[in-house]
Amino acid sequence: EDGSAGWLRYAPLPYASSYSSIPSSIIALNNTKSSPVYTAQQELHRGIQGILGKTLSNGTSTSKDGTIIVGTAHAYQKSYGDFDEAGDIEEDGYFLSIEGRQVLILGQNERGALYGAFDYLSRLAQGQLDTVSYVSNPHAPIRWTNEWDNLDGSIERGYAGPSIFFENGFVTENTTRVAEYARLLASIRINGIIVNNVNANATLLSARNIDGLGRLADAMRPYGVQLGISLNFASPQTFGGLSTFDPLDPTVDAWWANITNQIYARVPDMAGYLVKANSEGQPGPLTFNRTLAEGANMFARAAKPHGGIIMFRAFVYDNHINETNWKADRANAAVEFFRDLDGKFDDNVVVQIKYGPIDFQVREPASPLFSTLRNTSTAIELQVTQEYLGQQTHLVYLAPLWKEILEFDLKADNRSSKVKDIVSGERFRRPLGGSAGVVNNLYAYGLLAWDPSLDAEEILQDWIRLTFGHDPKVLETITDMSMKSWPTYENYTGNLGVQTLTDILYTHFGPNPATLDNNGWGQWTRADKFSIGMDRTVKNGTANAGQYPPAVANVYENIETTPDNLLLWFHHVIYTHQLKSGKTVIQHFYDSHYEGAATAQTLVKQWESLKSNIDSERYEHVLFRQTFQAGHALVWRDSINQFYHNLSEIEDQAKRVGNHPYRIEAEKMTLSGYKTYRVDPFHAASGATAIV
Ligand code: BDP
Repeated sequence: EDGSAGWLRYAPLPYASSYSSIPSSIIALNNTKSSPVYTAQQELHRGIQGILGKTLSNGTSTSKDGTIIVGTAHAYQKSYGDFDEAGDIEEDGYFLSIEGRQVLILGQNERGALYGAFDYLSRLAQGQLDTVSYVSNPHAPIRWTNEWDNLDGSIERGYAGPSIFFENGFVTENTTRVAEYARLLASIRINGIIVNNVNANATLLSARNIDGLGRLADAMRPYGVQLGISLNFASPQTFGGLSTFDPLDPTVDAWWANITNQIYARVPDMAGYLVKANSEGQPGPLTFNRTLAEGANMFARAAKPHGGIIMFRAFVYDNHINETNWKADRANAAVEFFRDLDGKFDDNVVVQIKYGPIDFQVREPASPLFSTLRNTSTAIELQVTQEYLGQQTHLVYLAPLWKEILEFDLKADNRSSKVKDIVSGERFRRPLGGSAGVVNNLYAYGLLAWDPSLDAEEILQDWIRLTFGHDPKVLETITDMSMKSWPTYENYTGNLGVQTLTDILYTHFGPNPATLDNNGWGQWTRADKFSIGMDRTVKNGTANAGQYPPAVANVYENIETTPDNLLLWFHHVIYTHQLKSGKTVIQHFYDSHYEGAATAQTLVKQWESLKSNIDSERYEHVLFRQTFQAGHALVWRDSINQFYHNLSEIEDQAKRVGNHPYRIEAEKMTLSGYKTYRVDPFHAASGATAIV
């Protein structure tokens, strides 16, 4: 068990032999290799063999010993006649019916049939064989991942090894792992994948790489996963040799149309393009005084004849903003850039919005841009890879964070306007919408993209049973660890909406609050000796609160009604400001850092209690990370507490700061082959000392 099978292990079900009502054959309504229905049939064989130890035959007609029929609803109707639910199945959706030994898995399209097969296998693997009959439809049409893979094989903000798509400047030759990955994606109903970094390299458009993209698409097509790519806005000039990349220049337009035709000739079902423009040094239309919409529409025109979609990112901001201007606020940027462009994007453009106004922090309010764009299709961008949240060395189960954003009601025009219903297209009646996840850790992301009303704990428990088996102790323990993991991480990193407090200059890992202010990146805390927090009120601050519809704006404008967990996001207060809990801000900082770090220690104990219940390879792998997290949580606790203690000179009422309970300083140990050195800034290591 090296974990590579993820949740698709198809481990033998306890007491499998006692199940009598298992079908004996499978009829696939399309036997063309590389069709998702064929894949579904293969998957059903593999899954039932693994889970129940039973080999099924390929049937052509139904048998009284039980048959699974898998295919599109349309193909089924042609051979077997109508069925009641046929009209209820929407694009990518499916009908699943289990009645004794007779099973129907019918998709609106082939991809839907494959999703239904995975759903059926997930039920079997969890021992659910009861009679059911239901239609499952997606909440939104776009359910994509964004890979941030570079052509040299590295991955921006990737923490799990090198790229499976690229190496040495080119698309990889061997696509075995690409197909394995597509299988995982299909099992959670992801239908599109952007394979390269948003900070895109134009040489992806070379003839050799276009052919390589075809290879990737061929490997993923049997799983119904459509390929898309990120583009570099300046490509016509830097790669194509033109003198300009002005989106309104006809030669530039023609260049994009031509290259798009070449790509579609090799990948006829390509999903579309993703574009990061005029942000963090990337080129874009603003360079030529053209609007972002004019830039996006240039790609839209090129892709339109092929049915392609343009995901245009709202992550546009100036990373040289000047902190001395008190009204400057990076959180305002997206609305400021996009507000006047609403309705000016072509119909096949979707504006892709990060969930909060800044950048994947441990706690942010929902982006106000979701309620600003009413005549533009939008999608939510989530970060599954834990860039600011521990980088795969800290346990942080993210579904509760995503749920909080998706369920947030922006109350546009005083009507219910949940983020999930805006990005599905429903609230503002848009034809497109959905979600994009910058990935790593997938299962809950895919299921919430399909159905955001699912409960975070139930998704987690399905994942645990599929990944670690049916032992109730394993289920209970991992559920408990995961459900408290986000609040725990928030406790020992940045509280009260002040942001994660990681190093901001590049790594985004480890405590370094001193780097957050006095720089152009705009992720400011505005902490000084007396006070902390960004004043984002309309009355005295940067007016960010005013970007929300009035019913929400009033809540954030007023310090009394702002929830404690976003207090420092919207308000600048003295350290002794009293929270609704009765504590002062600074005492809350101290206490929650102790509480969070203490909980991180117990996670190790909880995991150790599962030693005899989990295979040793995965047990040791996770234990290593939990142990690291426990240690790093203490570093976080002491660094942050010392930093604010030093800045505010306000005593911890419990007199703990600097005492480091249960911490053994490395420099106090017997060092063999290590030397101590002074750390700058001092608070990044306790006692300002580290070893090397
Ligand atoms: C930031 C990441 C950076 C990405 C950027 C983006 O640190 O690596 O390029 O987001 O989303 O959070 O474009």
